[in-house]
This record gives sequence, C-alpha cells and structure tokens, in this order.
Amino acid sequence: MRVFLGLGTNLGERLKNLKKALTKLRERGVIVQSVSSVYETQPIGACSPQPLFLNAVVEVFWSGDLIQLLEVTEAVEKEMGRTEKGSGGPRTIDIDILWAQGVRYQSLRLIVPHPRLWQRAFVLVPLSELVSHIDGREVRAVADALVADQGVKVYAKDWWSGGDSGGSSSASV
Ligand code: PH2
Ligand code: MG
Ligand code: MG
Repeated sequence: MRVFLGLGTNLGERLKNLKKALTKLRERGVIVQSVSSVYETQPIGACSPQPLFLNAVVEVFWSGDLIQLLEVTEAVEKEMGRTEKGSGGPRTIDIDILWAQGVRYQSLRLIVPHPRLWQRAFVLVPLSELVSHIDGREVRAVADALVADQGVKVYAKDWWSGGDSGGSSSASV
C-alpha cells in the first residue's frame, strides 16, 4: 500500500534524527519511494514555547496492514528515545501516518487520513513536492493559503541518498 508519512523533530541533532528515522523504518520493511525537502517550521498548536521543528514528508510502500505500520512507527519513535507522548511537547522524532491509498480508518489509536492533514503547512508544503492532488484536493493551493500564517522555510534539499527508489511518484491520487 502506498502511504505518506510525516516526520517531525525539534530536539537534538534534528537533521540526523530525520535520517536515522528513515534508516530505521527501512530496517523494518518500509520501502522509501520518495522524500520531500526538509523544512524548518514554527511550532504549531504547541502548548508552550519550544524549539523550531524540522519537518519532511516521505512516500513509502508498505506490504502489511495499517496497524502493523503504526507499530513500526511507534517502535522507531521509542528506539530513538522519544518520551513525549501526545502532549504536543518537544520530541526527538514524531512519525505520523498522513494518508494511505484507498484507506479510511478510525480507532482510538489511529485515524487515517490524519485529522489535521489539511490544516498544517508543515505537512502540506513538503507533501506538495510529492503529489499534486490528494482525494481530489490540490495540495499546493491549500498549502499556499496557510504558509502566510505558519512559518515554513526550506532547510535542506537532497538530504537523503539511501532511498529504495530514485523515482518520484505519480501526480495525483
Ligand atoms: N507537530 C505537532 C504539533 N506542532 N509544529 C510543527 N511545526 N511541526 C510539527 O511536526 C508539529 C508541530 C504534533 O505532532
Ligand atoms: Mg504529529
Ligand atoms: Mg505523532
């Protein structure tokens, strides 16, 4: 199944954290198809002042089911020393399942598509590099409407060389 994952980090060596997370996801069977640039972003909806984030979105292929993928992302977060859980506080790594091809899923543990997907420039700006439309909506247009209020700056391009595929994805889903 084709999936978009959101990565975020605002503690420690942030760029290294993103790379390490991708390496660890791959070790657990996640196939990385394409990666966005890395953006430096203002914390959104955070309860207290906290460091700037680095955010990126990656397109992956996963051959198991969604909950198995959630368990992989949670294991990687834990291995990377994430202690914060759902409080909105600073974290070494946050890996969110944003969207999965043909999947609508809702439980106490997980909602897909991500319920705040269309409200966050730190997700939509990197996502717009990988796909033009999602579920009939133009990603770039929604992103553009949000960036004025939500600081999002390019931080690194070509930061990932260890992908499973150099190819980029199709235009719409
Ligand atoms: N993640 C949050 C809350 N706020 N803000 C930015 N800029 N980047 C994030 O990854 C982020 C956030 C909850 O997961
Ligand atoms: Mg998150
Ligand atoms: Mg999360």
